[in-house]
Amino acid sequence: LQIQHALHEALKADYFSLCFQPKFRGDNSELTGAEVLLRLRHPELGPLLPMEFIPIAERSGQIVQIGYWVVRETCRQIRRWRENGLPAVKVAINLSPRQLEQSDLVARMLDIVRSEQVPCEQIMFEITETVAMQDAPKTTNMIREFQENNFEIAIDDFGTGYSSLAYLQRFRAKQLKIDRFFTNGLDEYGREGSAIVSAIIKLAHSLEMDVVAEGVETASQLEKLKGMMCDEMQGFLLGKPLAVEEFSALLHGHK
Ligand code: G
Ligand code: G
Ligand code: MN
Ligand code: NA
Repeated sequence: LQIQHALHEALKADYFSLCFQPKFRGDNSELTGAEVLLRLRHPELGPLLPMEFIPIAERSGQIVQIGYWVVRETCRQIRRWRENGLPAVKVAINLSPRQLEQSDLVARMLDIVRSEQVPCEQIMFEITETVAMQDAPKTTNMIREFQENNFEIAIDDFGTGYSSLAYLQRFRAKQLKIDRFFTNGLDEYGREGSAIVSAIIKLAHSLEMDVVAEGVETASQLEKLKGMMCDEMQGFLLGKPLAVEEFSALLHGHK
């Protein structure tokens, strides 16, 4: 209840902020964009981890309003980068189950993005595999509606849940994000670890999806992923979640 109250205050008082974790191309290491990660610093409770407050916001339903705040704030940041002549990179925003239950979700996102004058093409939404598969027919329609409006969709944390390959094909999502458990397995589980990642990448490519490896932490993982034609990389080796000033500096270096 304490955190629920803190979340209520946070929306009014601006205790939320955004972090940006950079993503890079596999073939030439070019910066492609970032995943947006929400941060909360409460004056009394101090900094709270998403792990601590997202599940509570999800249960209370506050995640819906918080989610709209995240999209609006992301758009405002994209506009500031544009005004400063920085490259128009893609930005990926996480969605949770409660948000996906909103029947007007896509319309509301469109309203926000348009009113902030940001092209939808610059925004991607991440839906975890587990959530996507819970009601796969509904997810299929939701993804279609997003993509018809030029938003892109990524299937997040792929490989740890149960997937219907028939639905994975029907989703026609733009990206598949390999869960960091498998990236870790490239070092940890040797030949078997590599076989699984290689199979996921081939599966995604055969379904015309790009692949992002999450949680890249070692040079050996990075080299193996490059050899497997993984399209994009994300992880502590290449870049931690950055405060906005730090990510802006990174964008400056990539002009
Ligand atoms: O930020 P961290 O790196 O600790 O993220 C932990 C979890 O919180 C991740 O699973 C991520 O998807 C989720 N998360 C982070 N930011 C947001 C957000 O803005 N909205 C939603 N719904 N989930 C988020
Ligand atoms: O579930 P989702 O993929 O949205 O989660 C993003 C989370 O992953 C964030 O909490 C972020 O801090 C974390 N993360 C990003 N890169 C790495 C990494 O290389 N290693 C580990 N252990 N966590 C990472
Ligand atoms: Mn994610
Ligand atoms: Na993930």
